Amino acid sequence: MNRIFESKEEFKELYLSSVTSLSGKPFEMTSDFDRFQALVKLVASKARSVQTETEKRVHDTGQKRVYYFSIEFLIGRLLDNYLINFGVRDLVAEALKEMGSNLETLEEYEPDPALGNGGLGRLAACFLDSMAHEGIAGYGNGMRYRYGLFKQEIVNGAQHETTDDWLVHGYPWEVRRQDKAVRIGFGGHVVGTEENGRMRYHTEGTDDVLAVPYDIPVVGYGGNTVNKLRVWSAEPVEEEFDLDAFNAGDYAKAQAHRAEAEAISAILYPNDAGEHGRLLRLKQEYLFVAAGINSVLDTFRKEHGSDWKLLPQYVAIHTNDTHPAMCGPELMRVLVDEENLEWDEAWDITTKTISYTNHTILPEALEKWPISTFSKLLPRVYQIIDEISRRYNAAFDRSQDGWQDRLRQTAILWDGEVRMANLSVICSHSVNGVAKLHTDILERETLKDFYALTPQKFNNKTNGISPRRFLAEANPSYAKLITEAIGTGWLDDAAELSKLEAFEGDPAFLERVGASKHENKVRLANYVRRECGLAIDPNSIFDVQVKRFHAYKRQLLNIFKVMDIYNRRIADPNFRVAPTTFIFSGKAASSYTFAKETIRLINSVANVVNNDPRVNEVMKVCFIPNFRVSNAQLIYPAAEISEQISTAGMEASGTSNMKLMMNGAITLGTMDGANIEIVNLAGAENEKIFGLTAPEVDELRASGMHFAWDMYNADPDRLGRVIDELTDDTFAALSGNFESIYNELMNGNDHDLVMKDFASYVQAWEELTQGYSDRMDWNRRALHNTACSGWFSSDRTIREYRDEIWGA
Ligand code: H2P
Repeated sequence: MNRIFESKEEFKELYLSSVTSLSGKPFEMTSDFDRFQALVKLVASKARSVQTETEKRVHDTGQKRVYYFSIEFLIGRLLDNYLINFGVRDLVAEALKEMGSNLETLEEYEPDPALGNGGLGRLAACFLDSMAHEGIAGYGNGMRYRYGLFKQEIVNGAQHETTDDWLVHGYPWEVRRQDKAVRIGFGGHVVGTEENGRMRYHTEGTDDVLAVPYDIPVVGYGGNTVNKLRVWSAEPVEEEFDLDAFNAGDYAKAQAHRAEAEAISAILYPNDAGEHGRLLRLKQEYLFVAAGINSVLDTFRKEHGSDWKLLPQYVAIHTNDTHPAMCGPELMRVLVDEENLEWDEAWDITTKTISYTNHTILPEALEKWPISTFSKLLPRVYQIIDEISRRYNAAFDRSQDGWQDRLRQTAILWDGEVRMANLSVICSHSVNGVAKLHTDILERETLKDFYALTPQKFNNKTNGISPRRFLAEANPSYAKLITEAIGTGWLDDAAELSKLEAFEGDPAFLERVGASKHENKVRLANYVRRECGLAIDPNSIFDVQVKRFHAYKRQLLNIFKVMDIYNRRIADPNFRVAPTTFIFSGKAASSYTFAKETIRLINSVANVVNNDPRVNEVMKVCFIPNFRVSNAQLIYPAAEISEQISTAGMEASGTSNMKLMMNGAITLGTMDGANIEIVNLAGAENEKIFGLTAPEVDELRASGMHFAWDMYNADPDRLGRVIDELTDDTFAALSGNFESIYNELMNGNDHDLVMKDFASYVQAWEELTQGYSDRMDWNRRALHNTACSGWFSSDRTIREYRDEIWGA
């Protein structure tokens, strides 16, 4: 362990000087905010010294550099994490206490940057953590959004979005690197000139903006490697402040030029319902790709000059989903237009350097752009894509039956659109899915034509999570217990968690597992009281579903279960229910009506259930607003049931399933995504599986059978009742009833099979919760889940990427 402070005394001395020199006040007169800032500055400067050593090591040994391009990085708060990774958390906490401060209080001042949306962005952050832990020279490349995704408030039960001004107090971890800014051109027209018998192209008349990088240190556990995350901010190239307009009182016009440029990095996922939003999104994608490629090549040039054929040996560029799909054409553009390489050579280099991860099979998430928009905004990049496409089509093997269909399926340009997923596959030497089932589905269905052409490109990399972030940091009481039992080795190698199996028969230990869970439930209950003004009982079962809202994730199925249990309890006060708190959290995309209506339904049910004394002994419903990494870290450790109930075949992997498992929750889920791997590792008897399987879902959908009304009619007392309650006034008091959900189900024929899985789901829940009264056995299953969760460490995932994709 490379500790940044040898002793409390050393820390105190450095810290005191950091606080006073930053605030200009004697320590006693400084505020908690001053103290927080100074602490981060101190840790960040220590991190940067290690970064310098890392950089030297990478340079001297000629280590391959891996660049992870992602439009999202959901990094969460860093301070506590970095103190743990540098092995000084306890030392710092004690020293601060002796100085009359409190680490946890200071940590509350750190913003939680919402530079991401869900699993995809958090995965990218866990990967940075693991790359640094594994000693890989791995760098994140993304966007620095001025505002986070959005702040979610619940008003009359409904989601209300407000601006998340996360930078308002500044961000002490970042360093602005104006000297590394890159000029990015949009629009204009392509000009070709002949040079030594060969055409060379450049673009004239572009509208330029400046991409300015901000670097954030990434500290690996053990303290030996510090990498960096580089995020780009869009700004005007030159200040064109319109003084005349200003003096005439038109302040908006005076600043219009700046505002236009800054809009590109203002928010993540601008509402793409309209043309403006779509254009902005495309600009974002090009900006972080082009600026990123520029800085990758800059570093390469410094180390290896213009020996471009060495690029794949020293550099790997990984594209996280389709948002960075322009990496291929942009790299081609630089190599061909600027570095004057022949097309074939450039293409060979490009495809050996780039790799691609697919994260979803949802057709709406596989990006497509109208050629008209694309070619106007990025004329030269478009030409290159057109040329890649022309050569792909020309070289296509036409000797096999059905080649026309295969070519149509794999084409980059089709029907007036640029298909980014196909572009990503064609530009990459490796294509992976994120769980076994997902990769199978990619090979068999979504990308089956590519798989038939180039099976060697395809591979699976089941997702993972950081055990430092989601166990050590999020769950200190459990982490302490684990360390007492098996030592600290699990922080380095989470496979060591399997040593906990030896304690599964130890009643005293299981008692302590339960006590730690209880402590975490009390901690969450306190948070819920503060944030929602709701009292929840830490002695009830904490049943948790936390994730982005989406129809296929089926939060609707979960709340149907709650409605059903409520109805049955009201009808029959002797109906036995294990006392449970149903906890939900997550955001819905601002233009996604169905998801927002589901949130409103959950809150409307909560409003009724929580105020009904007839059921309050046994149930409460709790929607925790504004789900983000920081409150997720309070929720996972308190969970006892992990709801992973997506329609089978739809959830690529899921990662909250892994976080909850590691924290000792039992999975109540479908055979989907990584749930399947959870069951394989921990045994079906330690989880609770229900519902249709992926092949059954396929079959049912393919049959085109209409079943919604039959199901409704067949079960009037329970399912039928729940459906009726969408449109009567049972849950309508807060802000009306739920016609649109009703229509979606009954007239849309239950696309996500909520009604189909309802009965088996509620039954599974009842069976599972009946087991809660045997607390010893429950705790044993919880511990068993933790013991089997080590394989889901993102360290394991990253080692697989390193060995099988990046060759780093
Ligand atoms: C997505 C997938 C998840 C997957 C995650 C990371 C896009 O995340 O849907 O199944 O685990 O990527 O690979 P999410 O739905 O959480 O936004």
